[in-house]
Amino acid sequence: MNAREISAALEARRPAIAEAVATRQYAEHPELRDRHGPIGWQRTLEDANYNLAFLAQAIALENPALFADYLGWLKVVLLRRRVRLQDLLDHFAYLQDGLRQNLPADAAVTACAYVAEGARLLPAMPDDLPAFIEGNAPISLLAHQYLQALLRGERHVASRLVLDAATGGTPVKDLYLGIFQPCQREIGRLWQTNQISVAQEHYCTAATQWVMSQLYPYIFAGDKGAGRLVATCIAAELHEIGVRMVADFFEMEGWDTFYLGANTPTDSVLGAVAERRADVLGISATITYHVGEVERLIQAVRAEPACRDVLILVGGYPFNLAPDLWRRIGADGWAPDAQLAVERAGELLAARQTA
Ligand code: B12
Repeated sequence: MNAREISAALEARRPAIAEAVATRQYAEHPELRDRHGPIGWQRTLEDANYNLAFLAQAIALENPALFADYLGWLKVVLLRRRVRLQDLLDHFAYLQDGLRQNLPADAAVTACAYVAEGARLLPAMPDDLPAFIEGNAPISLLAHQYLQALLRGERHVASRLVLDAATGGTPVKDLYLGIFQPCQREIGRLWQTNQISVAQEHYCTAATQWVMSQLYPYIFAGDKGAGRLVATCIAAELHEIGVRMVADFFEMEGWDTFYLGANTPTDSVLGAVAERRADVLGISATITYHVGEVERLIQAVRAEPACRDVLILVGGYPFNLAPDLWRRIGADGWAPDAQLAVERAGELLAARQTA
């Protein structure tokens, strides 16, 4: 079986393996019921499903580092929520047994190798994360104040800090990459390390989207002759701020942009690319197991005659983690942030015009 077939076989057996793992973990460790309460088994089942989804994607992409990165993330999440490292190691031992019992022998060998390598690395992985806002540069101090205001629930104060900086001459791009981006990542770190609630994360994110909108008089001001962009998240992907920033940077550089936001169905993306006669399609994914969906969207765009000429850029967390991934899934390019995305698009268009 090749990597994609192994991944598909694993996906097909995912619910059965997840259930077997959760049931075994609770049968062999009844004390987990006391520690995590009646919801514990259900959470373990959800976690097992999630772990297998990441595993299947890493196998399809033949990239063990993607799975190891996920385990590093999971370790921090769970250790901060009263799960012990040993519980996690037991879980991955049961997972390997589940894979052996449910997959053809050669597929199980490959899948178990990913899990075993991850479990080997797990104990040495950090159990905390460094902060995303650091240093004494004026923009970092402003980012710190902005975040503190949001965490106090004072979005009007946060908004005023940013709008005053904009009227005082701080470029909007600096506000985006120096305040919104690190603050969003720091909010993620605070949630991951169990220091803030989901409600606080939602509040901060919604407030930042509101503040970004207030900067639009600065963004939609200039001429639009540089090119046409359609920017979107793939279906099921809810993280939309990154690709919104990308669209706004293109807009600031004189592009005509059409931003579709989160969770856009494939047919709608194809329609938008054709109707807008887009030069560039920007596709974003944050969750690593959505990379397969990005690949399917790229294949659909390539197969649609009305979209034949569009250049495809991809970006988001998994692409930042594995900078060669874009090539493997058939994109034309990739960029790690909004500024470099505009520059890359410009290079690709220029190369096409001279070709
Ligand atoms: C806000 C948020 C959410 C919100 C999103 C709301 C919204 N309207 O966008 C909600 C609550 C929906 C959410 C849900 C989930 N989230 Co969330 N979320 C975040 C958070 C805190 C901020 C995201 C963000 O705005 N980042 C800031 C932007 C600016 O950064 P960026 O996306 O990387 O974008 C830049 C570049 O990557 C690049 N780029 C991005 N797209 C593109 C596209 C192109 C074409 C190019 C060229 C470049 C490019 O340019 C951008 C600008 O410079 C992150 C933390 C983080 N580290 O990002 C977690 C985070 C991404 N979420 C996480 C998780 C686990 C989830 C959930 C699975 C939680 C759950 N159990 O339900 C779900 C999954 C939902 C889904 N199906 O998509 C984890 C992911 C961990 C991992 N290893 O995969 C993170 C990292 C949190 C954490 N630290 O644990 N989340």
